[in-house]
Amino acid sequence: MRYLITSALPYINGIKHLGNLVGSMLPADVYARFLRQEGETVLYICGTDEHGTPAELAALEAGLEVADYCKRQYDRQADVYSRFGLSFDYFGRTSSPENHELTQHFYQRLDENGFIEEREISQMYSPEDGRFLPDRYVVGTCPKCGYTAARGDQCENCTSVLNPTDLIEPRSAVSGSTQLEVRQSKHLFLKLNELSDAVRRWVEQQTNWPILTKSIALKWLNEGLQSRCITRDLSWGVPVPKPGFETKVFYVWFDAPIGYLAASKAWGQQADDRDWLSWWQPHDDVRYVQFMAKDNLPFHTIMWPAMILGTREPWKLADYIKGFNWLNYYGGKFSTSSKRGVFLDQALEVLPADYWRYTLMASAPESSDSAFTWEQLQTKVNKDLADNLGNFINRILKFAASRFDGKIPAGGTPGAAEQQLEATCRDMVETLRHHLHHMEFRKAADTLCALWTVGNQYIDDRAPWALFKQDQDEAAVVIRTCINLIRIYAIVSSPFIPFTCDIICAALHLNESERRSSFTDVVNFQALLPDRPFDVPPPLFQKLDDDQIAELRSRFGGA
Ligand code: B3M
Ligand code: ZN
Repeated sequence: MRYLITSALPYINGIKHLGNLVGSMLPADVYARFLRQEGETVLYICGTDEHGTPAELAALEAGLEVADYCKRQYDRQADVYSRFGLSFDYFGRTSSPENHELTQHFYQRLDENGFIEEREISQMYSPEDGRFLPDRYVVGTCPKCGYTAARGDQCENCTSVLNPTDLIEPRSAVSGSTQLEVRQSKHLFLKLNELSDAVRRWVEQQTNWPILTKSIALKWLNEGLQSRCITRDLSWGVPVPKPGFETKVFYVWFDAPIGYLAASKAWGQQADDRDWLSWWQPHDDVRYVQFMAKDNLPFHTIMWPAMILGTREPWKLADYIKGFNWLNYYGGKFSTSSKRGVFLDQALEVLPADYWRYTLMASAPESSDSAFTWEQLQTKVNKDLADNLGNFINRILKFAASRFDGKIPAGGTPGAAEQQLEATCRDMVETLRHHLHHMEFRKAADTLCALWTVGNQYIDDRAPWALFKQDQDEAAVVIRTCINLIRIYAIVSSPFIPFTCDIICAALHLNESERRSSFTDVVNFQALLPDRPFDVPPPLFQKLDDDQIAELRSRFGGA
């Protein structure tokens, strides 16, 4: 089996927040790192979603050409993700030539197979701006709730999905002009209704999907699928290869999922020995897992599979879709548009990536919405990371360095306590492996933390510092056991806290091949033998005190 992993493509308009990270990219990265550690072949793909009106409007606000704006934002996002340790095999862009080409190909296949229809529809036109105003280019009063800053595609206040022509007192988001008129414009529609049975058959075959994913898919299917407009009167996007459509582009949600293929293709083009298409078709030996937040589930369970099925080409459909609920922030939502919560660049200014990675995964919104609070971050960092893991490693290695000359001590014979420890570790690592395989991230994080506790219990029990004064050989057994346990920690914790694990591995002088152990083989207390040198790393985690937490809370508006 090979594993193809994608995270929903983050939208280009600005740095994402912690909620975006925990709902798609971070769990996908933990999963990808775990599988690579298991020795599996993995292709982990992501990229920026760059078309659509929000990008154009953000560029306008920034005073930049859209293409320049997107390039700049792409670089910023790629940089922040690499600093979070997200190990994409390729981080692409939906504005790439590969995506243009594949999007037009998809359209052509869908058209040949009779799934595209042309319709004339009413669109807002602004004579003052000299252009049509699709989606968010129009703002006005929501007809459902009266909110006065509702956008043409959706009301942020009551979440109703809208058409620009639904708005009361509409005005242009570009110029503010209220002299808008309704003009007729030709558009292309994807006949989702005709693909509904094929999508339903596919959804019903999925017996192992999470409840959240399947229930959202079935809800949409049961409500009945309508034809969906896949073109827009815009210039930024993938051109529509059809006479009479020269001034239009495809709708952002049409080309965005094709971005997964396009990024894979771009990855393939980086080296001769990479056959990107073998990941997508034919693909019997590929298991494809998608990660996303719940608002993206309808597109990935209905629209994108409908597009694939409609091409009648053997593109790979998802085998498993891991959907996430919302991560809340002090009783409200993280929100990009209202700048509420913690954005990823700010997050790294205040704490290292691993603090975030572990804390977020330990409270991932898997079975319901969950909350991020600074207080809970403090507990996770201080108790789990600093006390449980970091302190254990530093105490052991410091003691070993001073009493045993910076080398793993020889002497003594492991006894019942060591056998017990080994059996416990074997069980727990197997549990951890199971949870990671099933993408149960909270359970995995809890198990990992419990495994860190086992080391502390063992030294509480064996008290090597006292033992050293009575029986150096016995103390040597305990220290040797602990250093081997640290090796196990460094390997099995690496999907969650890769930066720290790199430091631990370097301290233990583990070379590449020694680091390559699978979870099934990792529990081996003879892996590091006597006389092997090691270093004492600096303290791995800094505790957060109450003042710091209060400061962070006030700085980031956690009321
Ligand atoms: N860009 C997610 C969003 O911005 C959207 C995902 C596309 S995945 C193909 O909410
Ligand atoms: Zn509303």
